[in-house]
Amino acid sequence: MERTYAMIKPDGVRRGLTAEILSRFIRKGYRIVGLKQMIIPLELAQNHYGEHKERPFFGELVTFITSGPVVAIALEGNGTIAGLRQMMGATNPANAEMGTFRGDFASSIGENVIHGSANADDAARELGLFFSAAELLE
Ligand code: D4T
Repeated sequence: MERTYAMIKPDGVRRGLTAEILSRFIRKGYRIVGLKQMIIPLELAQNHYGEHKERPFFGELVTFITSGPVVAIALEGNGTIAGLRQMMGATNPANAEMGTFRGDFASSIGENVIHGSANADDAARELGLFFSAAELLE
């Protein structure tokens, strides 16, 4: 069993994709062990995207991710870290396979519907940033 962090970005929430995305996780057999809708405080957004702080798109990234509610999701199941990345598709929706969230629902690299932890270290770090222990199911 493995846990990972997924987040429906503000464009995904605005466009009414929350139920569709949660439904795909459930149909895939993943267990939702944490779930909340929130507006990300600026400091948390800067921390979450800390690895990108020297990149030219950092400011836009933070502005976008704090521009409206996101849905923070803790997923549990077999191979959820790699499985979530597969379900998301490539970062640039132009390269994302149909059948993935980004392939089906996104058309811009800046607004690409969903975030998912890249690896086990990021999953642990991001779950800790967005959820307290009390907010996660056993
Ligand atoms: P996230 O982190 O949102 O799950 O996306 P990825 O893991 O697939 O991609 P990433 O970390 O390389 O990029 C983080 C975030 O920055 C946006 N972005 C990225 C952007 O606006 N312009 C760019 O050139 C790149 C590379 C999209 C996702």
